[in-house]
Amino acid sequence: METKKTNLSDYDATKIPDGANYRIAIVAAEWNGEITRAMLDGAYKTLTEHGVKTDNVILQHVPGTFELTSAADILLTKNRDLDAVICIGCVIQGETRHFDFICESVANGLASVSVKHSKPVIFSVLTTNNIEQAHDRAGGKHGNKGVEGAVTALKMCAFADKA
Ligand code: DLZ
Repeated sequence: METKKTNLSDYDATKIPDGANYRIAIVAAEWNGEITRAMLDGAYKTLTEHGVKTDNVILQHVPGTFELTSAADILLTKNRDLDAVICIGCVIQGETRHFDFICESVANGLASVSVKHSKPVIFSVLTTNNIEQAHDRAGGKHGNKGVEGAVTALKMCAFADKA
């Protein structure tokens, strides 16, 4: 999502849809918790700054990024009034192929859940080579991908309203 040309963390606040009528869940993985906590805080702050009522932000945690897919599906199945789910995780490249399996699974999984429910399911998952790159994207020099996830969620909720 972040490129040299587009870093949504530097967004124009006047162009973000008002969130007063939306109910949005944020699910964060506990793995690499320092990173996912910073992203969750950024997402929560952004949603509430743009009008989402605090009662309408549902915060949940799952053990790891792999679990984000089932969590999003469960939340959307059991809470029909949810407008979107923001999924926050951080997968750091290790010595085994675990990284590849988790990243591929969660990217495909979240896309499938989104289409299944016709609701925005936001992929706020960092996939980095090391912890420094993750810090850079969780409130560091490359912005906060949790903030970007919240902006994307609001834009997609407004898109769904107008469709
Ligand atoms: C097992 C595992 C590994 C090796 N690395 C990460 C990671 O970098 N980030 C993350 O969020 N989760 C990791 N996990 C845990 C998996 O996501 C998952 O929780 C377990 O495989 C159990 O399903």
